[in-house]
Amino acid sequence: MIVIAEKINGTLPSVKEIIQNRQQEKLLDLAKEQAAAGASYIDVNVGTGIGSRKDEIQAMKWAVETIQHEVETPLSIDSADPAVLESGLKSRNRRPSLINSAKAEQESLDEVIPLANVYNAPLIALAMDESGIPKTVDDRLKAAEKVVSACEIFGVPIEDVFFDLLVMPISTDVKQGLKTLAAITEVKKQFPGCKTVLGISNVSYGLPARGRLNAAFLCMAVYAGLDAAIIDPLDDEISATVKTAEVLVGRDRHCRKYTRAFRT
Ligand code: THG
Repeated sequence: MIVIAEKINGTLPSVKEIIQNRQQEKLLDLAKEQAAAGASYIDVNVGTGIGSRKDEIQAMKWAVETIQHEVETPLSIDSADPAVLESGLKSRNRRPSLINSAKAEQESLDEVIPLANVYNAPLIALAMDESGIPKTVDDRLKAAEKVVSACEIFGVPIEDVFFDLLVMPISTDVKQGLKTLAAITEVKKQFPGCKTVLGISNVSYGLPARGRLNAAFLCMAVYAGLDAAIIDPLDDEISATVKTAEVLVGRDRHCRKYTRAFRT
């Protein structure tokens, strides 16, 4: 499983403060602890919900430069704004990054997909267009198709695309969990070689015992073929679930990762 570590996110009050006050050591601590916990990518989302576009562009530059100075782990540059994405990618000093994300809307496709080419980076594409998160599997697939067409035009290989099939809070519609899971299976069938990703913790929003719901949903998504998960790698239950689910679907040869995780 490709683990994208989620804790550097400006919408969280403690992280918002770190970003606004440019608290370098605290930002580095968040990066280092997630790297040590085995993150494949560290997500960097500096959107605090306040401040201008220019602020966010500068905050992204600061965050990326600060982290890469001491941490080797690749970064997932997370913003809906192509200018903020580019600010992060530019600051990356040719080190590996993941672009998070494009969506299946013409303007986003035209501005974000070329970044994958210019910065030689894989990218996450949200399976949604201008009308918001699709309610059906079919509409998620239609959005994925638009992304695939844009990738063909810009020469980005499908192997570099992670489709985010979009997790809705199960508390708002109990049918949506299954739609997301079915979309994973379908998109992998229709576009062989592509990868899939989910922001797991959205599923449990608004309910008690969130960790349990997150872990159960991750198991099901692994069975459906999920390649990457946006999670908190410091959360023992979810990290253990990654290892247990993968060994059970035959994605851990000789059970090595499972036994190593048990020992540590
Ligand atoms: N897809 C993509 N990118 C994303 C998301 C996605 N980036 C942002 C977000 N969703 C994933 N990142 C976070 C970061 C922090 C938290 C959740 C998702 C978080 N949530 C709870 C809180 O608000 O306190 C705690 C969650 C828990 O109980 O585990 O901290 O979907 N491509």
